Amino acid sequence: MGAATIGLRAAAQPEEQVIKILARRFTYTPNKLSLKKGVPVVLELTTADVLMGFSAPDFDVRADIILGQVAKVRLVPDKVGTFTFLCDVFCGSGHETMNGTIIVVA
Ligand SMILES: [Cu+2]
Repeated sequence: MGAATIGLRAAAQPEEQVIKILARRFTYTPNKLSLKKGVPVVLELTTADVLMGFSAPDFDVRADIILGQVAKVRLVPDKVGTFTFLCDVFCGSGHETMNGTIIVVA
């Protein structure tokens, strides 16, 4: 691979959008993500209290959100629609309802 090829590829990449999400018992802020199909996003996840999870099964991504660290999840929405993300690490009495929505538009 020559440098010219890499340069062309880099120029063709859509810019990555960074979305910061704060998790705390038992919510995510924001809890609604609006994404565009084919545009990569990096989610930067932190927790305000305990160990949390972030899982978006429709896009095959998940992460542990560890107190004091930033968990990064890269995601390229490959389909249009409304999807759910959720906490998949038991974090207390409200765990089962800890979730949010990913809306992907064309
Ligand atoms: Cu949980």
